[in-house]
Amino acid sequence: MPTLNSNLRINGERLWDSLMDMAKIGPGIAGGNNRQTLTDEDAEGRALFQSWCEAAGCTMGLDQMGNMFATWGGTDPNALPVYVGSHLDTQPTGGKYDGVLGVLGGLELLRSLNDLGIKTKHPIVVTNWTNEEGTRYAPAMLSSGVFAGVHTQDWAYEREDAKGLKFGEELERIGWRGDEPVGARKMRAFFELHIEQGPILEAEGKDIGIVTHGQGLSWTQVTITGKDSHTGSTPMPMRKNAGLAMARVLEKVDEIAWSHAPHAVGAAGHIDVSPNSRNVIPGQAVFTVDFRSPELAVIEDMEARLRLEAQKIVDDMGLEIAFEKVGGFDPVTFDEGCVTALRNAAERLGYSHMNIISGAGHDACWINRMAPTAMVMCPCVDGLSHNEAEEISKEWATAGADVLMQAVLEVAEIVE
Ligand code: HGY
Ligand code: MN
Ligand code: MN
Repeated sequence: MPTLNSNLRINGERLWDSLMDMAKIGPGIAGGNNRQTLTDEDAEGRALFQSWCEAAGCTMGLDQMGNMFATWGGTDPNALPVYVGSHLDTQPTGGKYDGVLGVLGGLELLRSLNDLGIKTKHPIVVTNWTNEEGTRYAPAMLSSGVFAGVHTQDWAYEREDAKGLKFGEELERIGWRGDEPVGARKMRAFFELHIEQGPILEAEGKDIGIVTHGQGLSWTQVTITGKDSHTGSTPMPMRKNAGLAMARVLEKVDEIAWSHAPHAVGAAGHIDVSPNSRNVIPGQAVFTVDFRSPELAVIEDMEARLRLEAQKIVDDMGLEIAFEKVGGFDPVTFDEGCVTALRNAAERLGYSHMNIISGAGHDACWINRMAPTAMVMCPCVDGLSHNEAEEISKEWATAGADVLMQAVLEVAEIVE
C-alpha cells in the first residue's frame, strides 16, 4: 500500500493545461479573464468543470446556491468527506488563477489519485463556490456564506447587480440552481489552495505559504447626496458637489488606514458618481469603502472613524450622507490540525515554506465555521492579482497542488 512520501505528486503539465483551457472561457481584453458570476461565461466554465470531474469518475452535486460538489471515491461511504476547492468566478478584469487554481488543483488531485491507483477511506469532494468575488453581487463569498449560515438564502437571492438583475433569477437563468439544500453537507475537513495575491512569498523566495490566519474585512457602502447643477453657471459658493465630498472622504480613508500601519489597509474600489456628465456637478456619489486588518479592534476603529470623519465633511459642505454595511467578516484562525497537515506535506515534498496571513478573503474563511479548515498558497508574480496581468509559474502551481494532495491524503487516509 502506498504511504505518504515525497514520490506522490500531481501531474503539473495536466494541471497547467486545464488552467489554460479554463482561461479560454470568458477571456478578458488583456490576457486575463472576465468570467463574472452567473453570466453565460460562468455557466460555460461550470459545464467544462463538470465534464472534467465526471471524466475523473466523480458524481456532481449542485445546491440551491449553485455550489458544485464533485464527489470521488471513499472506501467507507459513511466516512465524512474531505473537501477541497475554491471558486471559478472572476473579477471583470481578473486573472487566470485567482480561485481557479484551487478548483482545478483539487480536480488534478483526483486525476493523480486515479493515475496512482490510490484509494482513500474518506471520500474527497472538489467544490466550486458560487460568487466568491462579490464584484457583481455583494458581498464577497456570498454562497459559502449561505452554506455557513452567515446569510439566508432568501437574502442572497434578492441581491441585485448594477443593472438590477437579482441573484436568484440569474442563477435560474443560467441553469445552475440545484435542488440540494444549502449547508446540509458535513465535512471531515476543508482545504483551499489559492494564489497569495500579495508580494510576500515571492519576495521571501518561498514556494509555499501555510496560511495560519485570514485578515478580517469590512465593506461600507457610502451614499453622499448633493445637487446636480451646471458646472459653468453655478457659482462656487452655491455648489453641492457630492463628487468633491467623496474625494475628501477617500482622502480620509487612506489616512485612517495608514494610521494603523503596517497591517491595516483601506481603499474604495467601487465608485459611482451621477449623473456622471462632463458639465454637471455630481448630485450623488456612491462608493464602497474596503477596510481590512488582522485585528478586529482595528477594523472596528476604522469603520467608526470613517462614519465620524465623513459626517463632518458633509456637514461642513451642507450635503447628506448614508452608510450601509454591505459585507464583512472577522479575522480568521485556521484549524491547527489542518495547518500542520499542510506544513508536514510541504516538508515531506521538500518545498520551501513559511507561515502567512491571508490578505484576501476566501471561501475558506466562512467554511472554517463549519469544519476544520486551512489554506495553502503559492506565490504570484509581483504579488499582483485582481488584474489581468496576474501571473504564476507552472512550478508554483504544481508545488501548491502537490502540498494540497499530500495534506488531503493524510486526512482522507490511504487504504490501498
Ligand atoms: O475581496 C476579496 O478578498 C476576495 O478576492 N473576494
Ligand atoms: Mn479568490
Ligand atoms: Mn479574487
